[in-house]
Amino acid sequence: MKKNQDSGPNSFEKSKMDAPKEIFLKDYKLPDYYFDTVDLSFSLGEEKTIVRANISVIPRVDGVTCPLVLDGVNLKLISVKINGNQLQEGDFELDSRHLILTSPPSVNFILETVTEILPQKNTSLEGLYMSSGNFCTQCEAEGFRKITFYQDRPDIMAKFTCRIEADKSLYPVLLSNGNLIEQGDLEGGKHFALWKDPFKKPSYLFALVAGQLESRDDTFTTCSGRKVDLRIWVPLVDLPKTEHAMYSLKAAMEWDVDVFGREYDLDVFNIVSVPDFLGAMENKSLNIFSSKLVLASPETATDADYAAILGVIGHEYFHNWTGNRVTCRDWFQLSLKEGLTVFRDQEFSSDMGSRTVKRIGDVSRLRTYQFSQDAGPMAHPVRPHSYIKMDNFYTATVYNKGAEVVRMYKTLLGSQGFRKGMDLYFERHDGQAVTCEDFFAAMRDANNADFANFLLWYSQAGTPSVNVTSSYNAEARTFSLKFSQTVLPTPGQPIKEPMSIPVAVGLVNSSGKDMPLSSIYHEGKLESVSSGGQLVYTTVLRVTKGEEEFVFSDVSEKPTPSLLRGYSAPIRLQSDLTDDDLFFLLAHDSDEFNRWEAGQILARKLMLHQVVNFQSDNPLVLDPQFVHGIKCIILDSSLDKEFIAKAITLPGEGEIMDMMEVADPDAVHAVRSFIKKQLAFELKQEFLNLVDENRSTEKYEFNDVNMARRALKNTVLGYLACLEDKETNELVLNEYKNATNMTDQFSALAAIAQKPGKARDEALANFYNQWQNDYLVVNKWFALQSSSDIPGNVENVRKLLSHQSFDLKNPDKAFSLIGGFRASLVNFHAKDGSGYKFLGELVVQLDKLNPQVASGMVSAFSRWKRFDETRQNLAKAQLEMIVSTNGLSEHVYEICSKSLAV
Ligand code: B3K
Ligand code: ZN
Repeated sequence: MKKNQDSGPNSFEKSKMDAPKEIFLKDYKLPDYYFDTVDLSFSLGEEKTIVRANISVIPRVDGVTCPLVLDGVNLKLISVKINGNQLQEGDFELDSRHLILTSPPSVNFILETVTEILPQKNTSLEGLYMSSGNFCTQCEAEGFRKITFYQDRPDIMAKFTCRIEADKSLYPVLLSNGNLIEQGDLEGGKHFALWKDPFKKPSYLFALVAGQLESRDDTFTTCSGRKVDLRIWVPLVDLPKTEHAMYSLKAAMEWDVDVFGREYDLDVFNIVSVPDFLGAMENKSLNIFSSKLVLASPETATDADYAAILGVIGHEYFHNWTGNRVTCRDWFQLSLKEGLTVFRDQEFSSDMGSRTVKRIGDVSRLRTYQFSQDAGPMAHPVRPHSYIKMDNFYTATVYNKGAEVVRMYKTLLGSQGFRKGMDLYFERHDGQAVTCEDFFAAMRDANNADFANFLLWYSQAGTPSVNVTSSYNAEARTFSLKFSQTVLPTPGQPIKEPMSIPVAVGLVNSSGKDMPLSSIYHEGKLESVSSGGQLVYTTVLRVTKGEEEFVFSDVSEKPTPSLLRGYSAPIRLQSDLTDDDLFFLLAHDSDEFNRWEAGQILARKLMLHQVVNFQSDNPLVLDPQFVHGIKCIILDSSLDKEFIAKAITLPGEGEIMDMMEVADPDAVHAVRSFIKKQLAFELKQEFLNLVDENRSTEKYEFNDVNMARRALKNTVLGYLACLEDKETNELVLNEYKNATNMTDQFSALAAIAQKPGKARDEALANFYNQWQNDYLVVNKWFALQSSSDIPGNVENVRKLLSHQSFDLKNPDKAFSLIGGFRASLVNFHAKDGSGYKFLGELVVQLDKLNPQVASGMVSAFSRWKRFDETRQNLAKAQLEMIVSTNGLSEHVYEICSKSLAV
């Protein structure tokens, strides 16, 4: 069963397609050859591009001859020379993925290749391709092999130069990594630029951009006084929308010095924004982003867009140290750079805004995307053991669970200990390609720490379930917490070991105050909690065994335990806390994260209970105590408004479905809608007041206070729009009409769009008319419609596929319309199979254009076994249809075949 669409049409000899090959971590071998310098020369053309590579090669073991295997996909080899001598057929082998030099010299030599590529025909957005008339590259993970023959693996680190030659009027700007060494005009209306990167780097960090771009310029002076030129390159028309990106970049540069002592290391830092790009990329000194992650103005971007830009610009910038200066030995180690860099961007955003709100958002994301991955057929450890296509492993597990793993080091070591570990990591490994063990060892050695079985977090897949029971002994004044943990089997890992879990705990007294903690009995030893005479209110228990008890001493009254404060480990926690305990913590816990968490646990219980009612045809009811709890939260003026917005938002439908034996999207949707509407009905006056109090027509500002105000007002508006009365309908419509920024306008539109009817149709038409020339806003309009829960929405989405503003080739548009559709669980999982059929057809179409986008979509089918038999059969049929499609990519094949194998 062959699934490779990468076969090179222009190879010397076109070989047969190979079967999908699984690559294993255990098979890692050191390369036989290293590359020292790499001089590239690009002649960019309208039909074809010629790439010359001049590489100095060093055998790992001098004097030993073995074949040099170069990766190459969709390349036409024009010539290959060693030390200036042209190789003849017989000196090398060429297949659809490799150029193999059978017996190269056993001492240092120069390899020169000339290849021809066709960027204009490349729709995969990997390698060198065109986006809106500009040349652009994306090389991570294995895209460099679509540019030239190379040992395309991250442990090959070399110093690059890059000469670019192109038509001057079509491509006035020529960019690559490092410093601009030389530029000038050439005959025939052409010009050139020569770039030199003084730092050695793996090929995945190579970048080239050529096109008609203008820059917003600024400078940043580093802590040692060097002036760095900052440039953000966009089409001229978009220049006014780059102010926030520049602000974000400068803030990130400053923060990395303040918090990690990391200074920027070159004299120039370029950012390019292009419309056709998958996310963003940290290429050395030439970061490339999808436009939606750079461009923002108050009228066209929401608070969420502004926050995403801040986070992603920060993320890519932070990679300069965590990823570029210290990189990965092999792709299995991806979390070494991604988990760490996500952790760093989370901390950056927390420091720039509200820490609790950021944490709530990050934990919600983890639960929605990572927990479900961990519970399905694609479950894999933070460091996967094998892959068919590495691109399929840029996952919530590697990124977000990986970030939680880094966060646990910090929780265990404290801020200073963590910083010491980071410093040692950079000191030991600057300029190297390393492994997750190297990171672990730096943390351990810098702190003389005993980490017990912590490394299991990298190798064991699945979300640990931890159960806690508590008991108070009034006579002995002790309070006991008993922990038991399990990790369910995941594909390939039937038996699991107990994990090392840091559980941050506080004890809350009857008046809602934290109690000082004195000492804990654990495994026959009494350990003091307080340090240096300071009172301690939160301590971190290290749970490392299947079953374990911790007993707090000197506890003066029966406390309510606040468990897993700040969400100190990526686990599912069950406890014996009663509803009254949870309402108490919701009202009083000093740990704001746990206040939110208490509300969410209550809401989840309540929703599950009503799901049972719905399934048994009993009437749905809303517990008055819950309404009261929500009312107290919205009236608590001491709370951050964005926190209130989060605290009154019900858990998502997916989260509830995950807690069910058999997921029932219709029941969950009905229950969530009922509770929303009922809360709106019972708290209508309070909600109306909140809209009034938090409305503002002042100039848009991206800051905490204003974002929090907008978040609260717009969350409440979403509630009010569920009601049927004229007053609220008019209110929501007026909010839409009077909005002066996209955050307010789009929230009001989303509120109106919840209910089918004339008001919805008119508002959607009005919005499109206003913004039809701004494709980023139009993408929001697509996503809003496709993710709608209105009954039978699949037909509307089908119609939108042929809308004049839609283009399947652009990943952001595809994710808005097709990806957005998956967000409506009731429509995607419609019992007639219409949602599955729609997605199945689109995956097949998309796969021919861009396998990475297609495999991102197909994962929505992965957990088909969670549903009833009818849905199972319908989803399975789509997976089978996709997997039997001729010419299917390895990307989609890997996800489908693993999903079917369960
Ligand atoms: N390192 C890139 C990811 C590239 C994904 C390629 N399929 C962006 C990031 O995580 O920073
Ligand atoms: Zn990253």
